[in-house]
Amino acid sequence: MTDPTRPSGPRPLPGQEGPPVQRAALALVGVVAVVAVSLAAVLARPALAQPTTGAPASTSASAVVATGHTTKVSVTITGMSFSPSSIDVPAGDDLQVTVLNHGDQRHDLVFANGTGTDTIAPGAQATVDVGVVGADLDGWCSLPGHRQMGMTLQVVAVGATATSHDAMPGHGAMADPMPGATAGATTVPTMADLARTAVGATPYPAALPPLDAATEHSYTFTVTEGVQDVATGLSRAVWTYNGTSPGPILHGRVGDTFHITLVNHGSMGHSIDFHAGELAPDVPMRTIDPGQQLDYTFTAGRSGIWMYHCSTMPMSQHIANGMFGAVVIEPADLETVDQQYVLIQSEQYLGADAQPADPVKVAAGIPDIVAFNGRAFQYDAHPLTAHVGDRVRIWVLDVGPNASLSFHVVGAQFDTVWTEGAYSVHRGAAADGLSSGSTGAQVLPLLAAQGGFVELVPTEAGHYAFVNHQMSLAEKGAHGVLEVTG
Ligand SMILES: [Cu+2]
Repeated sequence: MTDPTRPSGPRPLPGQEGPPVQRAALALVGVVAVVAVSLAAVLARPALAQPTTGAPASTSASAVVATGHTTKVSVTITGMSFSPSSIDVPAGDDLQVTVLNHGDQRHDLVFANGTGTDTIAPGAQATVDVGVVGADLDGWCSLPGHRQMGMTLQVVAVGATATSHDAMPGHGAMADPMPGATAGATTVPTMADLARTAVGATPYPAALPPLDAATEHSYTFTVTEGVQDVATGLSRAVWTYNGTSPGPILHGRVGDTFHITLVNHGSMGHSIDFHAGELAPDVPMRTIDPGQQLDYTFTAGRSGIWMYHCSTMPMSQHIANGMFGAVVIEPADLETVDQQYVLIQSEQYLGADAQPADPVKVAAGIPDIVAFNGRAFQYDAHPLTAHVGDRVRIWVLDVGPNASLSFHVVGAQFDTVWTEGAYSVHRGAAADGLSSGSTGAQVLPLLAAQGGFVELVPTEAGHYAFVNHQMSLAEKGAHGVLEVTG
């Protein structure tokens, strides 16, 4: 088993570790290199700046006389909460908290005075010596997004003086500088800065991997956590399947079976949910601990461009940090075309440098960056290509976690639009059977987790921008260029 803290370079491509029936997936070769993932920066405790082991600190202990007595409390984690969520401690007592993790993923408990447990595996427990309690004290789980999901714990110092700093009414999580919380980036990069960074980055390969004759496909999806450069002097944590965000694009036909081995080389619990299959989620979509793996087999019964994503709570955080991808299952008798591309829109909510997404920004739903295939403006720097007269099919998926997509190509009209199981326009004819004459569409509208494809035939050479026509989102990076030559 590879030690996740000692990365050894690019991860195996999907299919490389599977049996011979797998697709060679040569088109994925470039995928490994595209996101500048520095695997050396595995973030075991990404949101916690202070060490939490070692000598306990006191909580305004100078304000009270130590009693020499120790209060011992057990706290149980279920779901995304601590029970009890409030602990009364006589002021001056030493406090020891034993945390029993009855949840389905790793958690910890840290306090505002810098003490805390290491991460605790499901079914395990840990004890933290909080020190002498002289004032009220906030505690929380420091895993990304967990505090905002409700994993908070309040220590109440009974008998503490009312003038104590930490005991002032209203002086709690909202007013504190929130040590251990993920601070937002102080400066959101400009369009120019994002575009400049995209020039120096290797683009995610947008070409749809070719279809082959196999009906059984085997892939290994290895989860790792790393860092991606975003702009000058700013990077973000990315959590990935096989080292890139998006993860690998899979391609098959209706009736194909996919055998996925999910391996968790991250520092926290992760999972995967393939929308392309129908099955009871309980077992295959379960969260697995670091070092564990699971088998997930599904048969693609229906055509579409289907999202896959990590479904470990909070899902908004795991998706915003990069854990998503697409499975393209072609409709029967889909016409061949000259070019096929895949564009996956996602949002980024920047935390502090090299940190995961800021959970407060994620909850507010206003992204700092919106990207096609994981990096803002990358196809402005490295355009997609076609020739005059080519029929170009663009598969589009919106993985969110929140925003919608009004997909438009400047200068083009779509003579074919297929979304969520149906054509609305097919080769210039309306699919409703009522509209007569030639028609078409200007956008493919998608809510989070919806997908489809459009086709266009550029008649002149030039630079056709493709955008999210919700223009504020295009200006945050959901923008690229199709370069058409004669
Ligand atoms: Cu995850």
